[in-house]
Amino acid sequence: MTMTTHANAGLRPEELRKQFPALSRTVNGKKLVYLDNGATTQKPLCVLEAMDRYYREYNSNVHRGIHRLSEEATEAYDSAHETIAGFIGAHSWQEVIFTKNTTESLNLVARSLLPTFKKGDEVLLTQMEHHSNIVPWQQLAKQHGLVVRYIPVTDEGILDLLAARKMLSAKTKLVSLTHVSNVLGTINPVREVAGMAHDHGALCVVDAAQSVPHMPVSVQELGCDFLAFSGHKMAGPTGIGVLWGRTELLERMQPFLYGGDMISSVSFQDAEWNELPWKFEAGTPVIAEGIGLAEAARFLTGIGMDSIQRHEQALARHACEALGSLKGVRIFGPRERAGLVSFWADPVHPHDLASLLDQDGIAIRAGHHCAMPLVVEVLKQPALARASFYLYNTKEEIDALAAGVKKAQKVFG
Ligand code: C6P
Repeated sequence: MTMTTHANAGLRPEELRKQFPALSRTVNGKKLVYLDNGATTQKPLCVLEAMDRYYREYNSNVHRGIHRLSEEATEAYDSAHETIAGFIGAHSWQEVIFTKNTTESLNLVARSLLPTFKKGDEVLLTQMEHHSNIVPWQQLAKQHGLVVRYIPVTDEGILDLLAARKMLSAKTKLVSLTHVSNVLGTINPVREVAGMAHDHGALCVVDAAQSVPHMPVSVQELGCDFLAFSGHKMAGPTGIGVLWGRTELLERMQPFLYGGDMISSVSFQDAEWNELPWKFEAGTPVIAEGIGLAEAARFLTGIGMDSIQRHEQALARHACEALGSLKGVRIFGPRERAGLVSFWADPVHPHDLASLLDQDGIAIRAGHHCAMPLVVEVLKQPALARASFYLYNTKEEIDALAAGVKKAQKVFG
């Protein structure tokens, strides 16, 4: 199988944009300014082409057919696991499980670890979690008598680690936290939290949906036990997510879904499980999506995750200055942040703001960002506007956003 490689060309957003066809379109007669990358990112040509090539040239099921096309598809799909393992610094490709998205990866961990929990055990989350890292644990807690507790967020928008230390005890079985908040942009000290969890004999799960696409991430350096993220937020396709887990834990866990490919043998009475990672990939897997995701990882690696992070953080600083200089704009989250900015622009409701900006071709997100407990109960806001950046965004686009916000304030003022 031939793989496309990408030379490290540094980060030149104007050049990179040419590789993303969607960015050249217009919206309402205006040049598209796409600032909703936290929700999903645009896809480069190399990813579109890799998936297209699979469907056109070697479309076939994997791990089944003893024929050329199936062998080619199997090789491409299996080696996609290897590429992703390298991308996140995993020891082995067998620790990389392809799921549907971050949400499914977190549900997989919660469901498959359940038999190791007993009534009264505690799961420690944080107040800045996305619903996908709250609801699965809440439901297990309700059904099986577990207790869910939340590490508080300070006024500055960072985790209160002193409080976290006090909340950890022998009862804590698991700590699950987001690496980067999709609302505040906070970069959490995962290594420290994982260390605290391990000191109490608890496991540490990381929701990396907003970190893996935007910064160098190594599971070894983070010292966590599980890590979840989505392909569509990192220039890859929708329909694929990743769960990384430590081999010894994955081997002890129950499968999440049952059926074909995840077994090594089946009788009318019972079944035995396949080796990792197939034990957790039941049925025909996400073949084209896996191939597309591996291509996205190579594309990002070619640009350099360090450069991507630096670029996005510079954009976030610029956005904080540009928006912060407008009267009536309140920005949420810490000074030191990842590449996203949530804000409220008086007197415009975020939904009205998003609609007005859309008229000028500017795409942002408005609402509770699937983090209702944080937005409504902690920040005490009905909704927030959010601009989130990626490697192809420019300072000029942020200036256009600030001008659009000012215009909207005038319309409603
Ligand atoms: N946040 C946003 O606009 P899925 O939908 O499974 O690919 O990703 C879920 C998810 C989990 N954790 C975090 C921190 C996230 O930001 C997201 C997705 C999007 O903020 C859509 S709600």
